[in-house]
Amino acid sequence: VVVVVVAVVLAVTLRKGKYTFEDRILARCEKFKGSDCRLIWAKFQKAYVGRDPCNVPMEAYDDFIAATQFKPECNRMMFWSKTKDVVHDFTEKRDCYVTLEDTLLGSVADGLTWCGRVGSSETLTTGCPRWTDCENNPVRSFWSRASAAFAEKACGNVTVMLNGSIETPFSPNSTFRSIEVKKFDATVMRSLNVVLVTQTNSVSNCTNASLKDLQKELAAGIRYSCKEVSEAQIRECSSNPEKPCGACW
Ligand code: AVW
Repeated sequence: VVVVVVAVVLAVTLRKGKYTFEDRILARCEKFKGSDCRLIWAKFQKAYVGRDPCNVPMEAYDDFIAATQFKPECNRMMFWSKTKDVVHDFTEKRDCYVTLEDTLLGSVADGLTWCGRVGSSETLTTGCPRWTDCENNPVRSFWSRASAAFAEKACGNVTVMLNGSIETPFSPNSTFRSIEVKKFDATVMRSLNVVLVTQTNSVSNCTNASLKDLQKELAAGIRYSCKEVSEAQIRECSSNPEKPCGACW
């Protein structure tokens, strides 16, 4: 019995040690056929390896962004703010819209934490700065840079899901407001269509003051619309594949 227990513990430990951060990034990358995942990994880690984890600016990921060669899918791009769960439940189950996290650019890092250390060539996954600990941390800078790249390419009719259960759905410190809206380009983007996700006790509607700000901050020439849609209705569309995308709201 002792031998078996020791063997099992050893096997589990060795196996656990086998899946490094690099393996996880490569495995996620390889789901996107035709990508040079070794190159992408090299450019990704170059951004933060050997650096102070509070001194990694978003520009550190420029070469990574260039290596992913992101191709936009016009009329299907979906942005979001404070609605992560409902949006991704929808995009995972239905092939209607594409979020940053569904693309190679965002999916390699979604949900992960990483950083480097001065004098080391390793990637650490524990003891890294949290989102607000310092602004120029590897994770936050990654999302800022990837979001800028995704928004810059936004084309045709673009959708964003905002949260109607909070007072300020177009939230000042959000990535959507502080980075993405600023990058929208009127020469390639036709409209921004807000889907305000409501619940039975929602506090906001399409007349919300922050949504007025959104219209003002949008580059001239980009049309704007807003529609209140219940979370229940979105969930229903997620689980009904026979419903056409255009009939979801
Ligand atoms: P969000 P965004 N501490 O729902 O508009 C830890 O506010 O910013 O939406 N993690 C944080 C913090 C924080 N204070 N703030 C944000 N995050 C992380 C990319 C956390 O993982 C897509 F294209 C949270 O779930 C969307 O259009 C996530 O950032 C847009 O950016 C989103 O925060 C969504 O960014």
